[in-house]
Amino acid sequence: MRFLFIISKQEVPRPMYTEKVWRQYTRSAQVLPNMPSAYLAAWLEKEGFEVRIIDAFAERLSVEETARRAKEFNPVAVGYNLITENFLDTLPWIKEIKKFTGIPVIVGGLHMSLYPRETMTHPEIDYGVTGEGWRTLPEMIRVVAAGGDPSTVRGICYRAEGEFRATEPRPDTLTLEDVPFPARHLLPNDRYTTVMSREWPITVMVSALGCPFRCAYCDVPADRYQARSADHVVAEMEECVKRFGIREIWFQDESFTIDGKRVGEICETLLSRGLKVAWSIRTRPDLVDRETLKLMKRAGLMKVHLGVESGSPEVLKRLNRPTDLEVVRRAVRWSREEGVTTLGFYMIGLPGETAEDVRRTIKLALELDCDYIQVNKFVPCPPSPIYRELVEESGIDYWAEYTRGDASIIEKLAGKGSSFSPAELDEWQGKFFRAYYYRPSYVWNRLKRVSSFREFKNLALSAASLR
Ligand code: B12
Ligand code: SF4
Repeated sequence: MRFLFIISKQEVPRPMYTEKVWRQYTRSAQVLPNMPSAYLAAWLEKEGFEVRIIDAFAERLSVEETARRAKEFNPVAVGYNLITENFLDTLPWIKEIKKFTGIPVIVGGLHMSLYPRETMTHPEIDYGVTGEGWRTLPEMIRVVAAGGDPSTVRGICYRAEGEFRATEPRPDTLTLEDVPFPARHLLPNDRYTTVMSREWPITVMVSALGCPFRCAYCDVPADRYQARSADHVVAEMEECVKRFGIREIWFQDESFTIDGKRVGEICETLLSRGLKVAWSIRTRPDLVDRETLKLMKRAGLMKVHLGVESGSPEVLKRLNRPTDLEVVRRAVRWSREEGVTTLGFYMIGLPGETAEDVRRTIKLALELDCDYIQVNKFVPCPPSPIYRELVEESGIDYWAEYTRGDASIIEKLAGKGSSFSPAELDEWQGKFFRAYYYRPSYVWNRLKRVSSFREFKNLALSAASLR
């Protein structure tokens, strides 16, 4: 029995970037594998299905070519991993491919748990899986293949007689240690890249899902922290290197260093097995200590992405983030001293934020002088506390309306609660990037470290997009 995952053009949510930065971003700054599809593909193969993944974004396929390939493969159904923030970019692909092939569509992802009813208003989508897909997806495919009754499958939604129907939820049962490693043999691994990569091919991994903290702006559900053991993580790293020739791994854990003991075990295991691979992590500055940094560096850590967010302690307080900027300075300094590349994440347009606050953030960014920065316009997203408050106050669930089809409503969300209009925010974002990346000292230092033409080309394109 055949099943196909399609990864459509992976757009970066537009309200967070200016149009130019967004275009560049989707062109070359970041093309990464879709992990939920790769995980589920491996699971389905284990269950005896014949599975394919078409990564149309990475392979730069048109929707027509993707539809043609889908028809040729002729699966029982086609699956899409949905992301709330770009659902309306994925929807035209779902529509076109459904129109051309007529193959039933099954969708899943956190988005389906947040907005099942709104998603199912689109008639091209036949079934939605809410919650975990491990048990539900194989069962759903078998029911579709047999023309059976979907109401017998727990954890799904569908339409019957034009009405929205949801079956009884299915409790979560499996962790990432109970399932096979992602099916990278089905992915175009040599196509993945980011503007900051030095080694190719690269891949993404998650050593833990979720985050136990509760920052007010954060859209990561707080109740789902799930960490894999060091042995399990390193075994996947080893598979990446030995089977797929991968040379750089991007850990996408929300905060890799939450559990110092586990991080230590990962590093010791890597060192004892002599596994040579470059890797990078994301974390909070207050979760960085010098000893762990030193050890991570020895075990291959190349880059740390630090969530600095703002240079204003008042703004940080409202976000329920640590407010001591000394801790941030220390984390960046230690990383630099240990030879680890740094990327600082910043946001502008935060609740209550004024021009003075943004100036403080830019000043801090220049002082920290990370190797890279990423500046996003703040866009409230579900299920964050700030978004929930906004919905309560305004009576509008913006992302629900967006999911129903109103793309423009989201434009109003960028910088909501700050003192900036969307146009002003665009200006600040451009100003921030230019103040940072166009410094002659920055350009010179960066160019000195370029190690390949590919890296140079990516950097040049990104720099041009900031003009
Ligand atoms: C790795 C990762 C990335 C990587 C790789 C892309 C990817 N999607 O894997 C990168 C860095 C590229 C990335 C980018 C982004 N990401 Co991301 N990412 C993740 C992360 C950390 C892990 C995903 C993963 O591997 N999960 C493991 C799988 C097995 O678990 P799962 O995703 O929960 O899937 C289960 C079910 O949801 C279901 N399921 C999932 N998909 C499908 C599909 C079908 C057909 C079915 C039936 C079931 C099903 O079954 C799975 C098994 O039970 C998640 C956080 C998380 N905890 O999941 C965020 C997450 C998916 N990302 C998120 C976001 C917002 C983004 C960005 C928009 C960020 C940005 N501002 O640019 C971009 C969008 C890019 C894109 N189009 O994918 C959000 C999505 C929120 C939402 N409401 O949809 C998440 C959930 C983080 C969060 N807020 O909690 N991301
Ligand atoms: S912002 Fe980062 S640290 Fe805060 S809750 Fe979200 S994932 Fe966790």
